[in-house]
Amino acid sequence: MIERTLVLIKPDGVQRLLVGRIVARYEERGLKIVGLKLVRVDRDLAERHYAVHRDKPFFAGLVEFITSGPLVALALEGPEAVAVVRAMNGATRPHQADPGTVRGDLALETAQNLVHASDSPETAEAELGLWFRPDELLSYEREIDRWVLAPPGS
Ligand code: 3AN
Repeated sequence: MIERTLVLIKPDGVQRLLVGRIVARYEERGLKIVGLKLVRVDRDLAERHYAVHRDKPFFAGLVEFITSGPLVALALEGPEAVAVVRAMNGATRPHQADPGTVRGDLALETAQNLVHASDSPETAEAELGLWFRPDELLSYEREIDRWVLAPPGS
């Protein structure tokens, strides 16, 4: 099933000059970039994005962190994109993240864990709506799709 998912390369990723390398991982996997922008998040969007964590002790710190500098919002499309991207990012706590994942290779702390990705197709739809206007998400063909994707209907 072709899905779309939201990735945030959080302010630590931008400050550590890792944007290009993290985006390249998703591109090399074959995922299609259908939306991409640098955003300075305000408190209102940050709180809506992390609304499910509102009652957690780390909520205030989470909002503080994600609003502390520009971040990159990325919309990716591909087969089972939600699960593929979650697996590529690795476990939330970097000491549990497998080597080969973004967090397992590049992060050490739970708060400074570089990336966010939607955790279900339903969440992805809601989060994409939060971060992108409909006209900022593009549909287009790539020449390489015939080498990356199974033919339609197969
Ligand atoms: P994930 O981003 O892997 O889906 P969630 O949704 O459980 O993880 O947590 C959202 C974000 O909250 C994490 N990416 C992390 O930055 C932060 N976070 C989660 N647990 C903690 C914690 N115990 N202390 C500080 N920050 C946390």
